[in-house]
Amino acid sequence: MEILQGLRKPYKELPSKYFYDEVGSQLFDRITEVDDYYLTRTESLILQQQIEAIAAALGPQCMLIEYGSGSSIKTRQLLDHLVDPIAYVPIDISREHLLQASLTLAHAYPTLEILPICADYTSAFALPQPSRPGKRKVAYYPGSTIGNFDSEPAKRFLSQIAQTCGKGGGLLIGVDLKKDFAILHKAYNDCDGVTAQFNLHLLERLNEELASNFQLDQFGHYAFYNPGQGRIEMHLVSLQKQEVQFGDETITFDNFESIWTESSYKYTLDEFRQLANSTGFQVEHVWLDPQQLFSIQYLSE
Ligand code: AVJ
Repeated sequence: MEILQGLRKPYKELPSKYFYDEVGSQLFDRITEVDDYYLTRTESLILQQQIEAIAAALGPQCMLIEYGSGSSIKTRQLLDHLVDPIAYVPIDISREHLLQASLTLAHAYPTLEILPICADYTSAFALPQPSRPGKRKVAYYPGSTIGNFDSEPAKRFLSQIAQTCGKGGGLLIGVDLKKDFAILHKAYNDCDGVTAQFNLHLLERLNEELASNFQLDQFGHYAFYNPGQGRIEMHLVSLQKQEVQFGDETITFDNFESIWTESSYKYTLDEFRQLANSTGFQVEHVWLDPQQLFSIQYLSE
């Protein structure tokens, strides 16, 4: 399985999607509130300030497909401003989040057709057909989670969204921007230590679900910005030479050896434009916060 495959590599790594069990998701929610982590609040500020222009860019009678919809709280701002939306398609891997959010939204928007999909949105899925003929299929991909993709997978994923939306469709996407390294460093090494807890929780989850025996106090959180690659890298560093059991398999760690647990890529506007163009999208609109930390972009197919 991909967990052990990653830990058997000469440079150990784990897929960042495993962060988000119930506890991991709650820890991420706490990260979004710490002062040092600018990303979520900056995206919300842009959405709030530019909501009319953003809704106008998406256009009337659109079928809004949200990747990683979660509680869909942020989406309500959008749904309140869209002109006569045909349907809302929340996609999330967590069935309980999806059900809860769909029920809440169905009460709040009784005339809006809600067609939830429980899936890992990075894999192929069939798009439901709304009862009213949908005009523009528009994807919404908030939170700069595109930053978790290396360049080739990012290209494949955006191309997949372009295919799903089809000609005349579009993508509203949050993209974190390159910036002062000190701001980036703080955001992933917050002084409240929540990011460290979030990172270390991954080992707790492996202990619980795969009966491994990681000693959390024998690993340290380490995150740094890699300017050559344009990404934050999060690592868990072994603080001593040690062995970890996975059933009858032993994984050995040298002193100061690390497990790479997440990449978070940052783009200049031009770099992201090049990526978008390579997948068939054109950048139609870019909305920025006053300090140009973050961007919300509307790409047309
Ligand atoms: C949810 C992937 C956008 O990369 O900033 C936050 C996850 N990792 N702090 C990000 C995260 C450490 C976050 N994304």
